[in-house]
Amino acid sequence: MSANDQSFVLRSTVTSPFGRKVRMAIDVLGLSERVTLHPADTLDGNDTLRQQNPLGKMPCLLLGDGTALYGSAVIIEFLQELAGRDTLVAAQGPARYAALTLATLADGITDAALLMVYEKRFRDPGTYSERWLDHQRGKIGRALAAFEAAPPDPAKTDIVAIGLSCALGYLDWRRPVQWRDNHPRLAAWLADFARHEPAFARSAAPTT
Ligand SMILES: N[C@@H](CCC(=O)N[C@@H](CS)C(=O)NCC(=O)O)C(=O)O
Repeated sequence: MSANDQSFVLRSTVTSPFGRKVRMAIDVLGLSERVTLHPADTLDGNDTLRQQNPLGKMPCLLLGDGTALYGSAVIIEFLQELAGRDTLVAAQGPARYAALTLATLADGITDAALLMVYEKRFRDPGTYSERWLDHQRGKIGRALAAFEAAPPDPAKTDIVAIGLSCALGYLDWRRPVQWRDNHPRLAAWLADFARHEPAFARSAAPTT
């Protein structure tokens, strides 16, 4: 069976910000009919996620032959090739590497935000490391400042916009830092992007 006939399983919760990146890409690329979401529990040692991805991280895309792909950027590249497009990441050239670098910057916001959330999830109250939390806050602050200085084009849905919107959506949801008041251009970018790209709202976690 060629990849063009295959259907896929995505291991992710609907609240995972990296999973949201992939769910948005699936929607944008018109692949929703071909991908089934199977929730994963990263804390459950018996969840097959740890066999599929030894890191025990989601999202993880399972191909028909059992092959597992992980890393949201890797999965998105696979999906856009499957869809026969290069709208999310240029196939080659300087634009490709510029976009992948900015996408890494956006993902770094999400990584740091997750580490702040995990600090409080895995440690007992009173034992949180303020030094560690500050270290992560610094990363988020510097990355947000870089995007505030040069927000992307809100009318363009690519791997940068997907990663950045999911990072900001996660900051809004978990609130490890307050970002809106001191990043007005970025807040405006998110509002404009959400108007331009309905997959952002469609990929939001249910509120109930
Ligand atoms: N670089 C990975 C990061 C994935 C990641 O950190 N996923 C989180 C959930 S949003 C996770 O699985 N955390 C569980 C853990 O770290 O054990 C990607 O882009 O997919």
